[in-house]
Amino acid sequence: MSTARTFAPSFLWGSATAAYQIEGGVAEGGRGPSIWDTFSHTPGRTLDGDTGDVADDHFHLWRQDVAEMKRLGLGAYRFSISWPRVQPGGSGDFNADGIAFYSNLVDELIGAGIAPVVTLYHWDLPQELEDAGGWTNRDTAYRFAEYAAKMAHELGSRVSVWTTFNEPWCAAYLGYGSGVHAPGRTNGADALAAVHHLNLAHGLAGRAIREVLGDDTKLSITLNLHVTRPDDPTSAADLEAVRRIDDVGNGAFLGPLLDGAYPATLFADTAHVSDWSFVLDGDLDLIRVPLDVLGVNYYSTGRVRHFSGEGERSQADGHRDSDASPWVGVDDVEFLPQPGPYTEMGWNIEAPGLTELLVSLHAAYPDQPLMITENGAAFDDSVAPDGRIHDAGRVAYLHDHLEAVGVAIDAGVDVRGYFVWSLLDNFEWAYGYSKRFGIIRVDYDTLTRTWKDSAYWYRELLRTRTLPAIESAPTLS
Ligand code: GBH
Repeated sequence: MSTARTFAPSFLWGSATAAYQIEGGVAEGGRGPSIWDTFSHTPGRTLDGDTGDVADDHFHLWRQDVAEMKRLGLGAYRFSISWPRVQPGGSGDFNADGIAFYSNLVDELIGAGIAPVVTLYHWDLPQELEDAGGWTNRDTAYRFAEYAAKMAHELGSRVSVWTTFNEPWCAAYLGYGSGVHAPGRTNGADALAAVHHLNLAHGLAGRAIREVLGDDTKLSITLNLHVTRPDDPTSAADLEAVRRIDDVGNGAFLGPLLDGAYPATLFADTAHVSDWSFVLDGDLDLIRVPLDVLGVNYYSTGRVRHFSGEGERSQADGHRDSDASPWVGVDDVEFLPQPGPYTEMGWNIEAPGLTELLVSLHAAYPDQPLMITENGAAFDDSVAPDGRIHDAGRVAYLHDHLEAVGVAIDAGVDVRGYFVWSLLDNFEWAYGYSKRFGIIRVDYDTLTRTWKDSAYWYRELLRTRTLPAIESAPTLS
């Protein structure tokens, strides 16, 4: 049981996408190749060999997509800029056609009354930079800051929030550790170097954006923070496993971004993998820039225990199979299957974990405003005989997670907004088109967009700002 809940008028309601997942048009308008083009075109990397070559063809259908957003009543739209579309080689010349695409999109959004929330990097590194070492190369951070400054100059104050990175955890650990994401490398030391260079790039870019646009500009980064439970809360070894996952998964970013230091335990835990000599004097001062808002992406929770070394280690950590773990340095930790229910990704649904995450962030960083920059679920969304998509599972998921946000707000957490992942079904990375996260269905043969029940539900929520009460099974407590 829940009672109806009304959100403040200032609360920002949006939906999110990412360039490579929706745009297509990969060889058009002067765009250069990215690591995701290379990766998705390498046999065996993505399910069924799916690529983002066409995706939702948003590159051509963007006006129609903004019209859908307007019909939904979105207050904000979170999208990412494809770096190789605006700077094909990742350094040197910029591509005027690519910049014009985003400039037109921003104008169209503003014309529709929708605030543009920009992410500068959602994983599609220009291939030329990867050929020079990618995020293991310190230079990439400086190239990123130049690209950020250029976009700040071009799009300027039309952009409501500038987000440097989406989920650097994925870029570093899935890209260079487990290799299930581009560029598909599997080297723990490289992954840690990538962590640091992504953090450095954030600081350099944040400073560059502020230099171009002044202190009024809103600066952000989006993290996927891990809520991890010990299998046995009375076991010191299991609690230590949680602590290590927390350091390598969360502290490796929150530390330098908000505290000005990496957790000392992180260096000790990963000493057998890397000496962290890529952290140079002065880097930690550069990385910490005041964040107007910290973006939080939330989907699920994890459960771990200490792995004794006997038997087979379970790796139920929600990623496509890889022999290499994304959890660099923590080889004696085992991820256990979680109790259901699950989404189509196999991720357990646990809305209270979001409240817990927000409350703990607020406790650690009381003055830091937060925003849910992604939350959503993949379900099998078949079209019913009536032509509609009755995605009741998604509606329930969104409802329960918004309720969890409301509970955190009641507890005093400063949450500024919420973005559904995703506006449209799209290219779900290593899973290709097999997983559908959209509140709007995309038919990949015709590219037709069809609202699911969740889209109608979200429109009503945005109109009323009120989360309706739903009856759920009575609990005994
Ligand atoms: C986001 O990634 C992306 O930003 C977005 O592009 C993507 O489409 C969307 O979510 C849906 O996948 O490693 O054990 O902690 C989310 C990636 C998924 C990484 C959940 C962490 C938890 C399993 N995250 N995963 S674990």
